[in-house]
Amino acid sequence: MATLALTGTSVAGAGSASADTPHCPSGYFCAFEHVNFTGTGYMAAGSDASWPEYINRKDSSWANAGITGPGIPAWVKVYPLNFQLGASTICLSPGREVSHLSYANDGGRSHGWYHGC
Ligand SMILES: [Ca+2]
Repeated sequence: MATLALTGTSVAGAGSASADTPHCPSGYFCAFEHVNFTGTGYMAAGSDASWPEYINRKDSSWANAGITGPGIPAWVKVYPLNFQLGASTICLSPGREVSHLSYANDGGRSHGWYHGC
């Protein structure tokens, strides 16, 4: 009996591409409480104007597994204030992971998806 194996990869539109990063599933931005993608993890497919308490100003490593394609905002910027305000602490291109960054450490409160850094 033939069965179709579903890998969990979402079906995206023509011309788009998505890829898991080692620490984040396809289509998501992920942030972690500690460096090297450890501690409590946070993940979001969309933007978030106010991070939950468990990651708010606790982010110490980041991964962007956003979907790329024409017209799709695939870059993630993290901000030190709610509602994507202030100068972004870190900007991740699609597919990029950052295991630590002293400037951005424990500095995020919100993030959004954009067409570039
Ligand atoms: Ca931290």
